Amino acid sequence: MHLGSMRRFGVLAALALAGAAYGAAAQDAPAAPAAAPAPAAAAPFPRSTPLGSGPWDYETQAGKIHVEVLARRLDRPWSLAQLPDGTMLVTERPGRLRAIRDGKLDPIAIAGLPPINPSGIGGLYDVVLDPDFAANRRIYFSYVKPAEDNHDHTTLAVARATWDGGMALADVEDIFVADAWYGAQPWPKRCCGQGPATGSWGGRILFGPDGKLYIASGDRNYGEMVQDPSNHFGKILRINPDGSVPADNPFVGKEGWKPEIWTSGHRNPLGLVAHPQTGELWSTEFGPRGGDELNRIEKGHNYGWIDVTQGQHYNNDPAKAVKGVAGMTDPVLAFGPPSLNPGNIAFYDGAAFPEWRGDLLLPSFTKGLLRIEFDQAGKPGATEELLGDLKQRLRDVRVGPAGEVYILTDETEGAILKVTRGG
Ligand SMILES: [Ca+2]
Repeated sequence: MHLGSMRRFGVLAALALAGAAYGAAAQDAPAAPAAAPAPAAAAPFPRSTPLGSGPWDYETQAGKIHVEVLARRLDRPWSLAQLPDGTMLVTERPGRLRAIRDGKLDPIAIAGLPPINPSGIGGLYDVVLDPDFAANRRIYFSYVKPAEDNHDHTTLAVARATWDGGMALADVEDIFVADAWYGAQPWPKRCCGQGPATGSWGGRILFGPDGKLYIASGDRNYGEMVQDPSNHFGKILRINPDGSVPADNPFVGKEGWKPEIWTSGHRNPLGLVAHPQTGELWSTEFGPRGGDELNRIEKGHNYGWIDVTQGQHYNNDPAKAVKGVAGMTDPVLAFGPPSLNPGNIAFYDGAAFPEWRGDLLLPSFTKGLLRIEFDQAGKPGATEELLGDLKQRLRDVRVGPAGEVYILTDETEGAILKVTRGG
């Protein structure tokens, strides 16, 4: 461990002592190195406060909204999948898969997950249903996979399984293991004050309208690897549901390129959705300090990291470029500093809030839920901030069948909030 890392871990340890929730937050964005200490008031995230019992009612631009707690005492819930019969599957990042049936959280986790390394902000991430789930009961999930002989040596993996609705998964098998193994000592010397190998994973997965599975793979705080197309660090990948490579991927057959690459140049993409009308893919991404991004994901594009960012490197090294670089795609929106820390996103298309149709719902760690208006041409406009007073780190958002909205709080005492129209 070199001196910079020791200083950083020292800072993290001190923050962990100050409060568990705060310590977890600090791992998402490492504190500034000792050479440029950040004042206490400029901590990377505001401390979360315990979630009250609710419900809460708010006056918003779309009228009254009603917010209640659907489930609580979830440990850092990360993703939510809605089954055709109303059952929900929820991942808890430390490595549990939970079911909510008839609105009640089963106290017993579903068995059958593979070994998962939850160090830092690793663990179990996304869960999605097969497009033909009603017929085949197949699910897919992403997680941090440890090497058998060294559990610190890890990579992002995607597995599939069948679930009959009971207490265990069956037919569990990896369909994709990223060629991004990292974390075993000795650690390489890295630039820019980057954080530990247990962060910046990405981890979102999505079935696109084309029936292909998209995987958001983060840079692991090893950004030097991202502009190298012969690995899976910092890429959005596209595979068939059986793990094979689609023949129409942009770099199939290109010397030196991983054939799964759909786009490159990503740091920590934590949101990935298909627009319900246009079918376009959109992604949110954590920058370093500031430089959080909303990106329109286009086949074969390069989104710039680690060379192009509107954020600030943690050691205050200047970015090589900020925007407008030939061959690199700039974000549609960039946020911060201070960091917004965007979670997963949803373009609202439900019935409950017709005023929100076409708008982007963007949960954040620092400003609650943002509703960003989009016009017919797909251009973002005004933003309304919702639920900020709850002071929760919001990770994921989903629109339910009646247009109700579910929001996951990424807390050690995490919860699922349900938003409906107020009376
Ligand atoms: Ca970028």
